[in-house]
Amino acid sequence: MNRGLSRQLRFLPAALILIVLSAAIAACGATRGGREARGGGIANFSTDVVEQKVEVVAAPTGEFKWTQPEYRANAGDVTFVVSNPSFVNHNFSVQGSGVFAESEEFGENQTRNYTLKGLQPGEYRIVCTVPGHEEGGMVSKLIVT
Ligand SMILES: [Cu+2]
Repeated sequence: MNRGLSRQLRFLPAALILIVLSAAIAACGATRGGREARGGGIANFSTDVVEQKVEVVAAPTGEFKWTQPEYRANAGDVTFVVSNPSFVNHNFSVQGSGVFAESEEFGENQTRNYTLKGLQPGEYRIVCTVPGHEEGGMVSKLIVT
């Protein structure tokens, strides 16, 4: 065995650990992207449009926030009519009480319908999960009664 090869073999375990670690990290990302609900609740938005509508608007200034700190809905089926009048791309996510639903990003002057069916009374969070936006303040309360 020449010296070069034995040196390479010495680093093999470290390389394997790195590969396994990055696969594990990728798997975590996939779970999030795959929109599996925590606790087996509602896992995704429906594209149906139902009677009860809640309007949610991103700050037109491009700030990382929704225009209301708090939104309210009645338990049952809800269509969130979400619009983005700003120049910043955002997305729409509802989280809490067994719900984890997350939309794709959408840009300037777009309005989208996102429906959750069978929403239970409780407190949820309306979040933009684009990296940095929640930390910047793009999270509001959703109270379902
Ligand atoms: Cu955002």
